[in-house]
Amino acid sequence: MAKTKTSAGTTSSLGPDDVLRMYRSMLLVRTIDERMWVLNRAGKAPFVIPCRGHEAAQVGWAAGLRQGDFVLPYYRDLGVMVALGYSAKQAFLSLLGKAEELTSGGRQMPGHYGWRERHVITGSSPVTTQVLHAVGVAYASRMRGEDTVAACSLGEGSTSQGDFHEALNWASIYKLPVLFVVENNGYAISTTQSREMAVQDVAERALAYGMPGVAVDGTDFFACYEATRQAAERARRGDGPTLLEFKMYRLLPHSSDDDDRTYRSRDEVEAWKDRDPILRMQNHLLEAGSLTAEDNDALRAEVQAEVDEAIAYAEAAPYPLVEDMFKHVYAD
Ligand SMILES: Cc1ncc(C[n+]2csc(CCOP(=O)(O)OP(=O)(O)O)c2C)c(N)n1
Ligand SMILES: [Mg+2]
Repeated sequence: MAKTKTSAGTTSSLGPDDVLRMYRSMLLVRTIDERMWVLNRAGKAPFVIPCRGHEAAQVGWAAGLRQGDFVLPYYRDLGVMVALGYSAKQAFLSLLGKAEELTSGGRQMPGHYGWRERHVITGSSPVTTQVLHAVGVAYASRMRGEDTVAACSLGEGSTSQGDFHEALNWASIYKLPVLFVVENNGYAISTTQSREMAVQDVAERALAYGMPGVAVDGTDFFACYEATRQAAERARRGDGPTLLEFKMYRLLPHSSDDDDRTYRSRDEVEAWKDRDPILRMQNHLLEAGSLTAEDNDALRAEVQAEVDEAIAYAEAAPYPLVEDMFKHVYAD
């Protein structure tokens, strides 16, 4: 297979077509995210959790897994879902709470992802619960003799919950095939990392549990992909879990109900736009000659059209029926 150069100048194990496919996924995530925010501000979507700034890490870590692996994402992980094949149509059906929506038939809040066919385990609203679930899923895979990995994700603030520490401890004792993926954007809503923990890198916390902790530039797609792929290989070999920390910045407020002007300066937000993961990937591909400016414009137009169509479809789609309110909740 042809090899491609990464932005760090090393060789990626991904071929050129794969890289372009990943870039397209990142563009799709960004475009969905932008339009969701507009729908919220227009009064059409009640609640949005943006992922702008997290795209390289999310698409990168999901792509570093194998089909059949279990995925336990958190609410900000639209990019993970899109990398697994979740469509723009599904994203807007979920946002607008429509019946055809895949994760819960339109009854769950947006961002509570679940997808049986792709082994995405439904999460709940209390942060960090999915981390313990991932350990249980990995333990079950081990008992069944399968070689699947369970990858869960969470924000850095959530690593200060007790569940995180219990999960890492247990997974490491039993050398379970788990990836703990931390998307470190420096904030837990308005709380800065220095008030969440007394360490610089979340990855340092791995030492206490006897597993590797890897801190990665979360705005660099290739770095995120390779780190995940290597950790997944290690887990599949039976060498146990890894703590991956992807450092990036949330370019938008925590949610559509948050006003980030109350706790961070506009200069800080602007400064991080220089490391916008989409622009980094785009510029790398243009400079490496893997993408021409014309092809890039065409790709962006294609993605916009896909999102326009998805929104029109989701807006016209029916809401769930009142009679279906308890479906999949209680036994019939
Ligand atoms: C157990 C629990 N405590 C508090 C909350 C409220 N809450 C929702 S998201 C969030 C911030 C989490 O920050 P972080 O883990 O860094 O993830 P980020 O949102 O920054 O991606 C908080 C406090 C919750 N959902 N569950
Ligand atoms: Mg955070």
